Amino acid sequence: MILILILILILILILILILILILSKLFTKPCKSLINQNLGKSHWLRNYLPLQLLTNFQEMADIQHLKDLVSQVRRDIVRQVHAVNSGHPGGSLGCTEFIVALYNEIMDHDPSFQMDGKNQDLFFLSNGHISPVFYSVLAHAGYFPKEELNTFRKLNSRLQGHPTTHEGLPGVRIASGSLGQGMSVGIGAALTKKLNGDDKTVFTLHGDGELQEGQIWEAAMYASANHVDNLIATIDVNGQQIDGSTDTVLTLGDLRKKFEAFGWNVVTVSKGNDMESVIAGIKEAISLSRKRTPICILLHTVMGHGVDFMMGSHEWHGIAPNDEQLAEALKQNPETLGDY
Ligand SMILES: Cc1ncc(C[n+]2csc(CCOP(=O)(O)OP(=O)(O)O)c2C)c(N)n1
Ligand SMILES: [Mg+2]
Repeated sequence: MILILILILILILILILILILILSKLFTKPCKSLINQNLGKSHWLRNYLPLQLLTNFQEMADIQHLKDLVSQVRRDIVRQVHAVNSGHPGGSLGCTEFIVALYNEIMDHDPSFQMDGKNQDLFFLSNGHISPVFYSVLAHAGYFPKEELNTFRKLNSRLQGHPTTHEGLPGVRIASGSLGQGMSVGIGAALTKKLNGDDKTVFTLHGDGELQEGQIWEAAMYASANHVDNLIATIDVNGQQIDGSTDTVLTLGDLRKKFEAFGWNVVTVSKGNDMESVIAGIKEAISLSRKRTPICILLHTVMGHGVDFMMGSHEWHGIAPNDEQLAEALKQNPETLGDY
């Protein structure tokens, strides 16, 4: 009798737990935005336990969704590159958390896409060779149909190996691939926003090998001299480039000291493949913006992250996996949101 009672009690507890989970999925998002809209950052009600639990539940659900998206995007990357036996999986896999976080947690942007991006946060991919991750994130955000990822690097496709504006792919505002140019473009866009009284932020992404381009340092000098404080430039510090490690090809020295010497504020994200750390790092960078100084995020990532045999080596900078390697890569990154 007591055993049956205990079993019933456990059953009821499990049911209550399931109910709480369902309710939290349904109601916490609207609650969270209501709280954010109506309560100041330091309002005493924020410390009220049920409210805290509610927002914590939502944050956990959001992070899980972002991690699912990361797994799906990694699948898209290796599948795009494998299908045409060309492209750049290494840097794409390493920057997945960052670009997923930007488009799904950080930026205020509109997938219906206007080229001038007025009153929206903007992102410019300067290391254009990592287009597979960029295209996948844009497609999942609703800029164009996911099925179009099937056309990656094909003749007449809008998804060229390196992004171009000529083909009119929504989400792409500059042609990139010729390394070194994206920071200059970002500065121009950031200054334009200031002139227009547009208070949104401009984000750029660069490879660490890309920093060997002189134009980067001309732009860096210009940005601080002109107080371009609505620009956040992120460097993918994976220590690798096309022909080997950055240390063996042309060592970069102390990047923090270099950017600081050029008058920038620097945020270091030492775990650039950990979603929570990436989000925290970008938010810290945003909190440093609008203080008359441009901001740089040194994002330490692992080239090829998420596919064990691709990780940490320049070998996977720009080659495609064969059939067996693709199968292995897909096994390590489960299908979470549906393959294209
Ligand atoms: C101006 C210019 N010079 C050379 C190249 C050839 N190139 C393509 S990717 C690459 C390596 C860049 O290294 P990094 O920025 O660290 O990218 P990762 O290998 O980490 O993806 C080079 C030299 C280029 N695309 N543009
Ligand atoms: Mg690199």
